[in-house]
Formats: sequence, C-alpha cells, structure tokens
Amino acid sequence: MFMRIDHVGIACHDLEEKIAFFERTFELTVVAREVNAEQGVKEAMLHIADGEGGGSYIQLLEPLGADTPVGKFLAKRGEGVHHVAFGVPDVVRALDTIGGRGVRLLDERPRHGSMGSSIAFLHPKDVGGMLTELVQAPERQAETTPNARNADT
Ligand code: CMX
Ligand code: CO
Repeated sequence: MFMRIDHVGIACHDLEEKIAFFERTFELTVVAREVNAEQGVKEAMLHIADGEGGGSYIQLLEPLGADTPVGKFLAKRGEGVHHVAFGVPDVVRALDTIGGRGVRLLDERPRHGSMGSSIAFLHPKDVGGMLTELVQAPERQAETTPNARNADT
C-alpha cells in the first residue's frame, strides 16, 4: 500500500527562519512554497530524494491562524513533528481499504495537497498517536480514477 515516505510535516512558528535553518544545516533545497488556505497553512517543501511514484521531502508548516490544525498543535505541543505522509499509488482506493479496517478517516475524499498532489488524513488516535497523511503524487493521478484529480472542486 505504501510506496515511500512522501514527507514528514514539521510545525513551526516562523517558516522563513526554519527554511534558513534546514538549508544551512542540512543543505536541503526548497522546491515549492504554497499557501493552502483549506489546510490553514503556509508551507515549504524541501527535497530529500526521489523514490517510487514521487519524491520524498521535509514539509515545513506555519499556521495561518490559531484556530487551524497546525495552530492548535503549536499551542498544545510546541514546534516539532506534526505528521508523517506516505506515498500511495491511488489515494481513493487506499482510503477505502484503510477505512474498511476501522481507522477513522479525517477526509472521506482527497483534498488538494502540495505540488498538485491529492491528500487525505487518518485520525492520529487510530494510528498509535501519529497523524498520518496519504499522498498521491500528481504524475500518478492520470493513471487512476478521474475523481482523484481536482477532487476538492
Ligand atoms: N499528532 C498526533 N496527535 C495529535 C495531533 C498530531 N498532529 N493533533 C492532535 N492530536 C491529538 C491531540 O493531542 C488530542 O489528543 P488528547 O485528546 O489525548 O489530548 C487529540 O488528537 C485531539 O486533538 P485536538 O487538539 O482536540 O484537535 P482536533 O481534534 O480539533 O484536531 C486533528 C486534530 C488531527 C483531527 C486535526 O488536526 C486534523 O484534522 N488534521 C488534519 C489536517 C491537517 O493537519 N492539516 C495541516 C497539514 C496540511 C498538509 O500536510 O498539507
Ligand atoms: Co503534509
């Protein structure tokens, strides 16, 4: 079901400061910056490696407000690892299978993610305390169901 770790999402207060730290310390390169209003974040993707069905990245996340998933997380726990995202070949099919195994789906259908991907979240309480994201990279969307593309529209 999982092809690779797509990204590790890290919550931070100051995106620019954290980007500078990761570039300076780990020699990583920012390959995309986005504001995702639906998810309540301003974010940057730093490339690590290329893998099966897409790359792997560090995702730095700054909340757009206090009443957003990342804003609430920062207030409760402070900066740190917020979620782990796995690359899947077909996010609609993965949701169907995983939901059928009793894990609560935070998204019943895929939403828009970084760099044109389709994403969906699983409840952390059903995954041993780890907020889990499923990612279908854009290059795979043409190969599968039509509703995986632009699913949030
Ligand atoms: N990792 C692990 N546990 C988490 C968590 C996280 N990131 N966020 C919340 N929790 C835990 C809390 O600690 C809390 O547990 P306790 O009851 O034991 O204290 C419980 O889950 C409920 O948390 P809450 O603070 O009351 O927050 P909500 O239930 O309102 O929301 C969640 C939690 C996971 C449902 C919500 O954050 C969500 O829908 N997340 C998915 C969307 C998202 O995170 N988007 C931003 C990233 C976008 C991207 O990657 O592109
Ligand atoms: Co993410």
